[in-house]
Amino acid sequence: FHEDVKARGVLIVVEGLDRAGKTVQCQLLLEALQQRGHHVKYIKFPGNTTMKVCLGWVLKHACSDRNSLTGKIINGYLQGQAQQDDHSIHLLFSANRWEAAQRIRSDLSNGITIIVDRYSYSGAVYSAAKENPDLSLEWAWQPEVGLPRPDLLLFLSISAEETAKRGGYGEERYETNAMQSKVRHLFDRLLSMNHGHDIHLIDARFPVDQVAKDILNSTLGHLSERKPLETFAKLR
Ligand code: NYM
Repeated sequence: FHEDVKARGVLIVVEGLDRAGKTVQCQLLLEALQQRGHHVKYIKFPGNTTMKVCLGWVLKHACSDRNSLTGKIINGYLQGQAQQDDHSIHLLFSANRWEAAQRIRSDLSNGITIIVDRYSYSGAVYSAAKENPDLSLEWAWQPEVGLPRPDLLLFLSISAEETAKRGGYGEERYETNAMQSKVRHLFDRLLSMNHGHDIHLIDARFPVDQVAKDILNSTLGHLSERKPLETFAKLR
């Protein structure tokens, strides 16, 4: 009697600017996959930050460690309550992912699909957007090398001008038009450099339901992934 080799879960990352609709779309995708009988989890990075949308839902589903030490420091920084050197806070954001890496690996190998709301891509571009001469995109990517690489990256594509029209920027330090347009530009640069990734650009200007449909269509083809989990490499 041979037991079938258990298929691993799929690592799905949703990325995009602030106000692009990531958290709502993660919620809709999670529900759609669960309805199809998949075992799915949602996590968000950074963990332990103040949620602006879907608060109740995120609190119920987020399984990143909300009491992690890095999460608390990051939260204070984002809310402007504490200053941090650009490099130092960058490495804390990365550490926040490394804290979760082992858990991600073990969940995937137990057949659980994971939907990740922001990941290393946000990590690199938000820090590089500060235009600190000693903090290039390449420098910012380096601490991500070795983290689990997603099987599928869904990038919610929308311009900074359009997200600004949606309103609702909060008190967070990165939520300014100038910052968001630099971030958008850097996302484009980073995605074009990451060869070998399965990247789906999703037009996030459409109504929520349409975007959700596009995301689900992009995802369904990936749910029988059986190749080994890969890790991030250096930028080329
Ligand atoms: N952010 C997020 C970073 O600067 N570096 C990172 O590694 C990650 C994951 O945190 N404006 C920024 C982007 C967001 C902010 O995220 C808070 P959210 O998804 O708005 O809670």
